[in-house]
Amino acid sequence: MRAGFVSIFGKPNAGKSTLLNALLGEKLAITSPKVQTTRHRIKGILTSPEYQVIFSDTPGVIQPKYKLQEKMMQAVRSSLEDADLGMFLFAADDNPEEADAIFSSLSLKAPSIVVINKTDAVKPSVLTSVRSFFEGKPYAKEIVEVSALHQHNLDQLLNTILKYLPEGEPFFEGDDISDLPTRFFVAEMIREKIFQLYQQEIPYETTVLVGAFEEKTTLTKIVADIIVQRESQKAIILGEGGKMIKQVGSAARKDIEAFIGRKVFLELFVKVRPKWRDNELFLKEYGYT
Ligand SMILES: Nc1nc2c(ncn2[C@@H]2O[C@H](COP(=O)(O)OP(=O)(O)OP(=O)(O)O)[C@@H](O)[C@H]2O)c(=O)[nH]1
Ligand SMILES: [Mg+2]
Repeated sequence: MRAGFVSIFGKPNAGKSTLLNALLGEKLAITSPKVQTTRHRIKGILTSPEYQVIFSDTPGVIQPKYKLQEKMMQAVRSSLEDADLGMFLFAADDNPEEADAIFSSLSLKAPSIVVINKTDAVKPSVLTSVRSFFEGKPYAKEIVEVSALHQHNLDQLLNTILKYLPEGEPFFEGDDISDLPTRFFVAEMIREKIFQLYQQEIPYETTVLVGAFEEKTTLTKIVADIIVQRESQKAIILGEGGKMIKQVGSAARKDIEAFIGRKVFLELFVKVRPKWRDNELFLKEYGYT
């Protein structure tokens, strides 16, 4: 039996969360075309009779400008510390020099491999030059090319990962898929809709806090607060006559129903908390520890 921790690192938008979901065959981590979608370390557990891999999705590596971003980079550091293997994810259509600077700066102690993602998005000649750029880099024990979106070459990636896993007993029960509570995933599914439906600073100045979570006989009743920084943002979240928040609610409800396998009644409120992203107490209350 092999068991160990494998962390996914990379720039924002490299496809880390898409890859986590593809490897698990389940949508655990939210994704969006916008950068800095992920704010937490999200563990996803893949168990078979021969192995248990505890994957960690992490926020994209950035220079933090406010406290929330500092917390995000703490999530990256915690994933660096206990990794048995690092997966340095690079989007094939991105700038390899910039990624190289980030991968080198992480000073991961465990071995690591470079995973070139989004192979579907570039010409073969680009792939060849990207691969030769990373060949021989000290952090590139191996180089694997995948498309997380099209679930291409994931078997080869998994086989490569397994070579680096230590022998040992599983850390989690066989049917556990994550160590995070359902509430966390519910809040994330609502946050994903905000990333998908609103533009500019709105997704970045917003978070979601799940309050009441009651399992009734025929459905689950969930109440959640959408937290924004300014009064004007509250109006944008609501939209004319509440049109926008209705869209958020109905899209999120569908995802939550699929996730928990029950009918859901979802009630959303919008609250203004000035500068919550720089306030330790608010950050703690909203789960950024
Ligand atoms: N064409 C293509 N797009 C992809 C692939 N993998 C991910 N994407 C897209 O890239 C965008 C970013 O994906 P995410 O998985 O959210 O990226 P991330 O690295 O988790 O981003 P952060 O959480 O912001 O750090 C989304 O629009 C994905 O659909 C891929 O293999 N090919
Ligand atoms: Mg992500």
